[in-house]
Amino acid sequence: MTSASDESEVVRFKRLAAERAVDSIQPGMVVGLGSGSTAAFVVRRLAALRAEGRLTDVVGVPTSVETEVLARSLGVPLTTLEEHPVVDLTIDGADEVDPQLRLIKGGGGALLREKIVAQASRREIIVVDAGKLSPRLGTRWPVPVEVLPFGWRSQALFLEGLGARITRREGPGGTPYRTDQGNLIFDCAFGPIERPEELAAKLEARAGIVAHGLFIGLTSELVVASPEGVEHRR
Ligand code: ABF
Repeated sequence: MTSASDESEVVRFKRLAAERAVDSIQPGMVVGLGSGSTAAFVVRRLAALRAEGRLTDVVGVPTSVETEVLARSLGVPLTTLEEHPVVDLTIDGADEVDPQLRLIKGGGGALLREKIVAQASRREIIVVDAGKLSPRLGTRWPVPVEVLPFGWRSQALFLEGLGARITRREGPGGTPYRTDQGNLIFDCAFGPIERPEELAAKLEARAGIVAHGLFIGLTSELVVASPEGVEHRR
């Protein structure tokens, strides 16, 4: 177990942002559980509150197998979008956030399920440390693009044609990384992206591209933690 003293500053900010967002969870809610190290603090906080007898009727919809495994190991009850097609509130992390709350997500590979759950959610709170804030998307992080294995070389050419420097994500032992759906990911470095909406539309129009990491118009709130404190922007 991690004690406060051996947490790095960044990890502490992730934890503080996650814990502030958990304050927004009400009894009885269906809650989308994001993926990544920041969102994992949400699951841990929920488990700690349950141990105190609070929020015991909250159920979670995990956005990845990894989050599902963590939640189960901590005894956080889970449900599915089949049982609860509308999610009250989702709390998830991000890789890059611009001033209009547009995001790059998917560094952890769970972009498709994260987007499905985000689109099924009444509210989406993004939790980050201040290092994720960016004046323009693409400055800090490539855009992950999930593609079907069928025809992947054609998708690689298409993505390069859009101006990206692409890297096929590697998994263990140098094998191609596979998403929870068994697909491939290309990390696409576009550099600072002037019009994310236009890029998103081009990616969405391409058969074989299953998901991309541009999240636009899906975030209602941001909780950001920095040395100055924790701020909840609505
Ligand atoms: C998920 O985890 C992803 O969308 C994002 O790529 C990543 C953020 O990771 P971390 O919270 O570990 O920095 O939210």
